[in-house]
Amino acid sequence: MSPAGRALSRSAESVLALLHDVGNAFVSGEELSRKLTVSRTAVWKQINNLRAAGYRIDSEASRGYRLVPLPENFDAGAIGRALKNRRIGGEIVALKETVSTNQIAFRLAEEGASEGTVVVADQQSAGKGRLGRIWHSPAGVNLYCSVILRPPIQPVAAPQLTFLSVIAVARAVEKLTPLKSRIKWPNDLLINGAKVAGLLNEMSAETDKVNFVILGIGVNLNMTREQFPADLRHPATSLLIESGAITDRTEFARVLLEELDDLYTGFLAAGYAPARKEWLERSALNGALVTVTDHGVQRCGRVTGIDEFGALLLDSGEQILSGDVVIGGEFAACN
Ligand code: BT5
Repeated sequence: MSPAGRALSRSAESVLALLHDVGNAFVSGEELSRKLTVSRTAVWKQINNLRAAGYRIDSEASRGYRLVPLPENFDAGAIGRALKNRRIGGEIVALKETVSTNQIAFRLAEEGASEGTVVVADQQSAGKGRLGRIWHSPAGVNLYCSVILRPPIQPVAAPQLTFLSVIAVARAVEKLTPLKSRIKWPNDLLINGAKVAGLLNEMSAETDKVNFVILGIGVNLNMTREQFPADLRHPATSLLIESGAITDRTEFARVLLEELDDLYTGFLAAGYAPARKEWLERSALNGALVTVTDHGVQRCGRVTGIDEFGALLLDSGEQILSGDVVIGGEFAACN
């Protein structure tokens, strides 16, 4: 099975085997075609099939093709040890494959798992986005994790926690890469205008008490262009596409959880104000004209900020609790 979970054809496997044989070296297209007794075009087609199946293959006109090793598997033990004295990340449940880390974390929380427990998976068969959407989650390349929190807050304040997780991802990107990221309300992290991470916050609550919150975090680390489905709603990207460099998933997860721990500790001590300030500094939307669509209703306006509950504020005085934002957008529809 390939990194993207697809079965490979015999021809693609033969090309892969030859690339494997030479380790980190290049093999020319001519040599591959000679050894496999197929045309150069057939080799090129199989190289593209392998890329679509999740393999990273470098190509250089004068040298040919080279298989780039996939980054190491997740080292949950190392992260747990590094974070053992912190609120978040001391307990890590690492899964090879799951339907959705949010779903597993929710079940563990219902069964009494302690605050700070983290569920990570190498791949998700039905990663959850908002409103029943799917988060595309191929194996071996990205970070899919869910954190269980038990904050002593009112249910109405729970959306504030999504802002902590998106800031934590932005800080980790800043620490580990030279890339600049911007936050798009409510839950996207963008690099050069394309979505690199998505956050999904789910909650179990009673009228005036939060039982637990699950912070679901998906970050595209080493995904190649070929691994994105063609029908995404908005442009998407990964750290690899933007920087050309492989990110160590274990290292990224450790830094991300450290930052989240730092932000959550600050949140418990001083409330939401410091995170709100940082969120605004990192926002892609300050002063932008936007169209927000929520359950088929469109609203337009210039963004003036977010309020104390995380609602988006427009210059019209509107306070928007949920929806999808497009920068610019079809203003005619709103007039
Ligand atoms: C989100 O939803 O952005 C929340 C994504 C949360 C995923 C994490 S992974 C770990 C944890 N466990 C889960 O089961 N979920 C969380 P939303 O704003 O609705 O965006 C979803 C839309 O983004 C989809 O409809 C696609 O168009 C697009 N999309 C899907 N996969 C993507 C990917 N890997 N990268 C960028 N965009 C993607």
